[in-house]
Amino acid sequence: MAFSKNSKIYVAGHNGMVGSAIVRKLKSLGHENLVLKSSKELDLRNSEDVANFFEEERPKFVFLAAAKVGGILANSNYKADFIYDNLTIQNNVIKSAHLFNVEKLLFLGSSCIYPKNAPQPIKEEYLLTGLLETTNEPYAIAKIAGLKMCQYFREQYGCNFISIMPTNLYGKNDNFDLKTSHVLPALLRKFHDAKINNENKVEIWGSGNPKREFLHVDDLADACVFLMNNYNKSETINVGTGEDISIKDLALLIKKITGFKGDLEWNSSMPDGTYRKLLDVSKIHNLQWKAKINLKDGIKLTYDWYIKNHIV
Ligand code: GFB
Repeated sequence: MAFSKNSKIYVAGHNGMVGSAIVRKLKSLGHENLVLKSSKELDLRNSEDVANFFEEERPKFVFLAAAKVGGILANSNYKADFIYDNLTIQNNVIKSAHLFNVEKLLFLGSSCIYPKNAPQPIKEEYLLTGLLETTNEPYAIAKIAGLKMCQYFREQYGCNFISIMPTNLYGKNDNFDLKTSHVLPALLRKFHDAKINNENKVEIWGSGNPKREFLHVDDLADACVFLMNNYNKSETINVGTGEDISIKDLALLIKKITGFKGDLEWNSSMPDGTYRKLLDVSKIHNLQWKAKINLKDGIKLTYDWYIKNHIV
């Protein structure tokens, strides 16, 4: 049975930034037969509960968007949780998807799981050709295992499990907690708070020299649904914009968008992380998919959302 409006679809992690964007996209396309469970209703780290859920619900298509994620500091502070939770969640869901005859599953990797010193832009085949970035090694090891599991379940059992490799994401429902967030939501919050509180400087971590590629989560959701329809290969596929920006220029852009008038203060005791991780997106471009939301517009949309949803 092809992926259609009537297909029963399970979006794991539907309350997160990625999962909620996939649900919005699916609903906008008329998909109504969605199975959604919050982490309180179903703890994906419990293998028995996950197996019972799959046995009862029998979804035919799965977007595996449930994961423990975080920025550079959270990844360094909670190493055990990042490797354990991610391995356990993905093991349980992938295994049950196989046992209960899911027709197709889409697993999300991340650009940070490529080698730290990979040539730029990063092609899909560079995976596992070098050492990992230490600040996110536990997360990367777990995600690499998930990608490989999808490949090996395909090889041994013929499962149509695909994996995709998104770049750094941002957008609605992002995490704005400064201790655990990624740089883009962190800077939106810091500049906004500084403006409101009439402060004259904002602290930014590291040197400002590293570069990052940012993809709006609505573009990612569009790509996920596109690939669920059009991609059936064992090799992973990069999803990004193909363009990156230095943290310094990102900070200046966010400063302008938020209207903060003070100075930037660089805290060089905080880690820079990987210097650069720009994805080579020629494979997905060849399938005729491209990101549509440019960075400036995407940041404005996210800032509007943040103001409406976080400021009381
Ligand atoms: O987004 P981020 O936390 O994670 O940091 P990574 C990106 C860069 O922004 C680093 C700098 O060089 C940070 O030092 N930065 C500057 C800041 N100011 C801030 C700030 O206020 N908050 C934060 N968070 N960063 C993550 C991985 O790496 O990328 C994860 O650790 C994940 O595993 C994710 O894959 C996509 O891009 O360095």
